[in-house]
Order: sequence, then structure tokens, then C-alpha cells
Amino acid sequence: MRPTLTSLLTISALVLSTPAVSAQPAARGDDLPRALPTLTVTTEVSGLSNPWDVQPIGGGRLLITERDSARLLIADGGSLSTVDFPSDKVWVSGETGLMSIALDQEFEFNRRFFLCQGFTKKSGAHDVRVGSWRFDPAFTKVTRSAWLVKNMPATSGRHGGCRLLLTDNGALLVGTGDAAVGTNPQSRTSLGGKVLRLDPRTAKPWPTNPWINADARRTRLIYTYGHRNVQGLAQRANGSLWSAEHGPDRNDEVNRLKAGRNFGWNPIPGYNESRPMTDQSLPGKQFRARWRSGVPTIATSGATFIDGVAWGKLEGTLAVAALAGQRVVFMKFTKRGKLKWTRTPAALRSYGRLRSVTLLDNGDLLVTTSNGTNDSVLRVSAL
Ligand SMILES: [Ca+2]
Ligand SMILES: [Ca+2]
Repeated sequence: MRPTLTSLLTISALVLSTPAVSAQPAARGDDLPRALPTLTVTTEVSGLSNPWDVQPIGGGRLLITERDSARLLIADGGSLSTVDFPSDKVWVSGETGLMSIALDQEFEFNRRFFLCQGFTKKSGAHDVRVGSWRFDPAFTKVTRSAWLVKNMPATSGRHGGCRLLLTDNGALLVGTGDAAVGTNPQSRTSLGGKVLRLDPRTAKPWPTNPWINADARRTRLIYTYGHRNVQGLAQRANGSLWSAEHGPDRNDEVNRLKAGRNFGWNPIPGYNESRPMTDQSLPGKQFRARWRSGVPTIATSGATFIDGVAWGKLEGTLAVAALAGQRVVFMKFTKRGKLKWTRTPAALRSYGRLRSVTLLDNGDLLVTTSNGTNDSVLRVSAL
């Protein structure tokens, strides 16, 4: 984590090797011939079971969700405590349970945050929903102030989403899954297979959403559609918004989001997964992925853009965690968003399935593992 004698020697070696680097062909623009960093991976928290998301809540503490236990946890140094939270009200099934966390922009002052979870309604039916919650001053207990979005579709728990991202203008994005129902992604009256956008202070659809004047609230909430199972959402330094999602047996995708875009998943009739991830034969324009896995899939999950000079050549890349692929893929895009190259550092290929990536203010990257038992939150530092 902090510079050690060994890492200082590494830095010296890099400085000494500068003449060799400058002998490389001249680079253009922002693509200076910087080195790949040395990545140091330490275990921040261990003994977890399928942690889904992690966010820093100040004072070195981390807020963690566990999907299947539906526990909300705080890691503080070496100790782990369970927050008083109604875990028994979370519907847990398959890929659905307690999932993503986003912190309010004013979290430091109002202790407010947002959670995505499975839920059992009074009727016994299930949905996936997003709640707004608030910590007590002692950070031992949370209280729900509102449900922001309800009725995201749920069937067996398969393809339940659900990723949250608070963007720099204060909008909350919600990446949803298609719930393995073929008609959901192209339907403008289903919240499944979408990225939704709303104001988390009021629960109202964001005023510049593409169908903001539609009759149905669920239509007004839609930002983009035609997704299969959005597991990652990220905002680039230039403000652009990106998603990562799972393909069936081929073509996981990273997409560049813009209001009203159709990303082309339409697995009908029934739930026909032989359909293309981006079906251009649909009416209108379907937007191609900016990166796709081809065959086999690696189950791309959480994603975040990397910031900080210590990351060298990886600065500005999109870091995408992979479940089945058991790695983090760093994707370099041009300013215009075209893929240039990808890197998968060996240092991140020995921890099994990886779910979420969270960049800290100091430039360290947190990564959650998703192996079911003895899972961890890892801290990745670049040197
Ligand atoms: Ca697509
Ligand atoms: Ca078309």
C-alpha cells in the first residue's frame, strides 16, 4: 500500500530506464509512452460471502453489501460490524438480493445513501427496488426515507441487475436486468433491461429523460433501453456515461450511454438467447457496443474509470471486473470513445470471481470477490 523499500527500488529502476522508453516511436496526444504500473494487492476485509458492492463512507470506513445474507456491513480498520438494517425484508434468490450502493452527494453531511435490493410485496409477489436510506449519527443503524423506484421486474431472481451510479450532476442511474423475460428490454413500459435516470432527492424522473412527457412513470424513468443485464455503470472524466453488461454465451458488452439509445437486445420469442446482443434488424438505430467479449464471455460486472498518475498507462482506462473471467480488464478508449487496447494485469488474476470496482479519492481501487465463501474486499494500489 504505502511505499516500501522494494517499491522505491522499483521506482528508481523506472527512472533509470527512461532513456530506453524515450527511444520508442514518438507518441501522439495523450498517449505518452508511460509504463504499466506495478499493482500491489492487499486484502482489506476477508471472511465475506458474495459481497456485492463497497463504498467509502469517510474516516477510512467502508460500507459493504452482502447479496445473499442481505447484510449491510461496515469495515473499520480490521473490524467488521453489521448495521441495523431490515435484511429480513430483502428478497434473496439466485442473482438477486442486496446489491448496489450509491452515496448521496452530501453524504458527509446528511448520511444519506441509496440501495438496490430484491423485495417481497404484501401480495407475495417480488420486485427489485431502490430505496433511500439514512444512517444515524453513530453509524449503527439505518432508516428508510423513501422507495425511489419500485417494480423493476423479478422472476426467478435471474438477471435482477442492479447497479447504481450517482453522476456528477446529481442524477441517479439505475442499471437493471431483463429478469429473463424476452419482451422486457424493448418495452418502454417495463423497467427491465434498462438504464433508468432519476433525481434521488425527489424520486422524480430526470427532467431531460427522452420520454419525460409520457403518461407512464416507468416510461419517463427510462434513460436507455435494449440491455440484457446491466452490472456496471461508470462516468468518465469528460462526463460521458458507460455501462457493462453480460452477454449470453457470447458478447458481453461495454456501451457508451446517451439518452434514448437502444442497445439492441430483443430475445424473443420466449427468452430466446440465440438472438444477437445488438440486433440491427429492429426498427430504428441500435447502438453497437464499444467493446465486446466475443466468445467466450467473461461476465463483465462492475466498472469504473481510473484516475491518478500512479496508474501510468492505465490512467483514464475503464476498469471492468469479470466474474467468470476472474480478472479486471482495463480498457483504453480514445477521446471519442473508440477502443484502443485492453490489459488484464496478472496481479488481479488469482482471486477468483470479481464483482465490483470502486475508485477511492487517493487513487486506490477496491475490488470485491464473488466466490461464495471466504470472499474479500481487495485494495489495489498502483506504484
Ligand atoms: Ca447491445
Ligand atoms: Ca435497425
